[in-house]
Amino acid sequence: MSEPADTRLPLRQVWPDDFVARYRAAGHWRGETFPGFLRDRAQRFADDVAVVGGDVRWTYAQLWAEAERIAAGLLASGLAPGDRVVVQLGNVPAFVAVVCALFRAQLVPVYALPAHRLTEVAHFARRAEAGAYVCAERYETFDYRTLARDLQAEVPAVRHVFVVGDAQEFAALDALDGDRGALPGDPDPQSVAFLQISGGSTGLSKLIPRTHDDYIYSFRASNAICGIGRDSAYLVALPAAHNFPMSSPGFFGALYAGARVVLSPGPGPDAAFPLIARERVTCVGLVPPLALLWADAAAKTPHDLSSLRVVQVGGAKLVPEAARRVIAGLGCTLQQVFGMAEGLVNYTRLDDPEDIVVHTQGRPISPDDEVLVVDDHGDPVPDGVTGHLLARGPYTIRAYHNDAAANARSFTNDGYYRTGDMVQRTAGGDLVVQGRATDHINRAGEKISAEEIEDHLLAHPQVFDAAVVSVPDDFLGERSCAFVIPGDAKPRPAELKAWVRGRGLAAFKVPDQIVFVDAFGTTAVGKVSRRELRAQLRERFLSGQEAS
Ligand code: AMP
Ligand code: DBH
Repeated sequence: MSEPADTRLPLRQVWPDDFVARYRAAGHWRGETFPGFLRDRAQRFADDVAVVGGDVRWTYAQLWAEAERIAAGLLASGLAPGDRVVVQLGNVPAFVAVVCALFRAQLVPVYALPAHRLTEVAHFARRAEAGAYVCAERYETFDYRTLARDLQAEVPAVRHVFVVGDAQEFAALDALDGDRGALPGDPDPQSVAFLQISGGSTGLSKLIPRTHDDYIYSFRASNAICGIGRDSAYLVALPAAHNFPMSSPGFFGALYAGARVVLSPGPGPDAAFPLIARERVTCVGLVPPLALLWADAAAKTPHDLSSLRVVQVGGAKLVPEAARRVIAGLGCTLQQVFGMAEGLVNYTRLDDPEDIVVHTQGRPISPDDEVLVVDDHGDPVPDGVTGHLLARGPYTIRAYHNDAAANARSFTNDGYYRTGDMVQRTAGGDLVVQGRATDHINRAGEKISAEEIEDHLLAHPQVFDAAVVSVPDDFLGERSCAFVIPGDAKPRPAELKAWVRGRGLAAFKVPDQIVFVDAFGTTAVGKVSRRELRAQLRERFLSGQEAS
């Protein structure tokens, strides 16, 4: 019997040949792969602790054994190399084991955040043409088995569900096993290792194919910049599936270095501080509101935080005054991190003068990162002038997966990624983020597409029109505000919020504030773009209530 033809869109990320040659010659791309380096560390650092979380303490040898067991079990269950698997797990050791297992079996992880719900997870599964879903029985208070059922009803191609914990009718991750001899060899280093998720500025999140070579380069080089070595302990405080705690240098950087990865069940001081003291954590990545919370809590905590050497802050802009508070409160080196799941990551360096650490978002990882700051016509602007940031380089993608429209919009003809960020470059080459050109809300590092939420509001029978904008917020940096023109009957704000939540969306996307208006602006004669409209509404209704 012959196998049915694979009609799925192939996964690939292609750089032009001359760039490939250059990145190899420079030693950025070394032909390493995830299973290759993980196996190597399991041999070289067999008895060192690799992953700590909950009651689990795995050595490098144990992590690899666990990954091989799960990998063999997944293939024995009927998955085949090349299949895509949506992974939605919290900060638990099983997350690390599952992802390593998928790499070992040449299955392709698609990372969902624990906060994502049916709408998002179904979108990822469809776009990636996933055949399986891995989730936890529950995380925080949510039962992901109900989501799994809904997902299979909506996307029947997701034939397999594997559950960490009580699996009910699904397959239990713990029970997986199979023939290690059936596991494939190591993949092509230039093949796609996984699909990361973009925050999305227009509509639904896009899928970001990252290769072994490019991603490993990004965290190997990050290790050198962030001071991660075998004696480091890296705390995952943000959701592990986020690109920042995954790769900048993140838990993959830590595993690459033979360091210890410590998983915090929550991002707040209550969960994290005892772990820092117990595990002698040396490095952690935070978003700005959390960093401020930590800085305040550090003054009062009984826990010993003296092992912390580097606190990284990124995902959203850290303003200078907040940066000073973080330095004073935590008493260790602050590192600003300005990155994106599409690639380019900038860091302030550990030995930078305080002025640079406080006032800039740093400079790119690689000497081969090409960064352009351009005006609306695409012409470069001088240092100190705000422009659009474009990026190209050895770990920045050239295309999204399965999204021709986004690719046409997001990349220049010569392969630069349009980051959507507005920045200035200083004479010293550091970047200062000024804002962005696209309409999304950066809510404490979680990116929300205005358009996506407008669509959900418009689906409500009593909403005539809606426009969603960002509003400065003392704690979150930005919060979301929906301007709504009601239909015949005016719904209550709480009802609209419940409506958005009921559409199966991550809770962080529910508008923080709803403002009813009769019309969208008298100046808006004729056809106005949504972007202009949002700008006008912000101006008209919110200019007097900027956060102080
Ligand atoms: P994503 O493409 O979803 O991974 O989100 C990346 C975006 O987050 C960047 O393009 C910036 O808009 C924002 N971002 C990340 N780090 C910083 C930072 N340190 N300061 C300001 N914005 C940031
Ligand atoms: O916000 C981000 O996406 C981000 C921030 C810091 C990121 O992807 C990263 C570092 O790698």
